[in-house]
Amino acid sequence: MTRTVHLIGAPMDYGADRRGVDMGPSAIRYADLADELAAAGVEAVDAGDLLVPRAEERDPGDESAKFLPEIEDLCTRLADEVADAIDGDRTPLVLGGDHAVAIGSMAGCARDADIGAVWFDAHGDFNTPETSPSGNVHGMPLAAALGRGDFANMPWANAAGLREENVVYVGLRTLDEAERDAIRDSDMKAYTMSDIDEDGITEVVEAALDYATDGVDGIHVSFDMDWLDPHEAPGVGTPVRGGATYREAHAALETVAERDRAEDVLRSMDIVEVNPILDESNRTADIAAELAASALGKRIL
Ligand code: Z70
Ligand code: MN
Ligand code: MN
Ligand code: MN
Repeated sequence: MTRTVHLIGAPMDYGADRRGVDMGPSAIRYADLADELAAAGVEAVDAGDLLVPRAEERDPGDESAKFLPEIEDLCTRLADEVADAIDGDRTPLVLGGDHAVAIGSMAGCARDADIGAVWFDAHGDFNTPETSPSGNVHGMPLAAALGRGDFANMPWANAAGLREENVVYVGLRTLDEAERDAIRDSDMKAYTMSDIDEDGITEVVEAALDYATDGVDGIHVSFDMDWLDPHEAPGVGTPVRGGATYREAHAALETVAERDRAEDVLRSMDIVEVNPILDESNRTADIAAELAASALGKRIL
């Protein structure tokens, strides 16, 4: 049966310091996303963008987690839409926006199911309001989903059926100190860029999928474009050198697609942190659109 993809734009930048990622959904659509998805053989329904009030009209509020009420509002609506799409046998593809949108994606994906998550990111995104050096919520989505720290008292942020032992990082390369300790003490699995250097991307992603899919109904794939090297994808808010190559990124998501073809594991996905203001000729958005297609089954031959 042909897969139906339910596209949701989440043009939110409350979670990041630098403006611009709110234009991500437009840039990714402009990068021929519809053609890419058609080439992947899926049917795509574009549900448009969620309405997001401009950050300038709001007060950042509590410095330890800036714009948290605004993020709650957006993520609550996003979670409902993701859950409804999955209920209707569609695969939500959320276009960010900063990575805080993944709080909503995961809450929706995990509403009536046990799920795992595969996290492609330079960063750990495992700070809490107590540990965050920046107060930027895009550095916190996994801690929010798993109910760590202050997030324990925020049911809207928790992904009910997300099991910590099924959360896997692929290609980490920068962590804050408290974040590193928290990840070490957790039941999550973390593969770093060094693991990719040693074992190769395909082997690492296969192993990550083994962890993520073990004993669950399906997985959420969260893809931060800053996982790629800044030479490949310059249009991101927080570039960190030493990232994945273009080829590794496609290989990684083709490996996801292959597992999905065999075992029907992919429930939802988000692609986040595209910043068109910092991009070169929409290159990062172009790659984001291509990568979505790879994850959803596009093949060369
Ligand atoms: C840092 C913080 C972050 C993305 C930056 C950075 C987090 N650990 N996440 N860019 N996508 O402020 O918490
Ligand atoms: Mn991130
Ligand atoms: Mn990141
Ligand atoms: Mn293209």
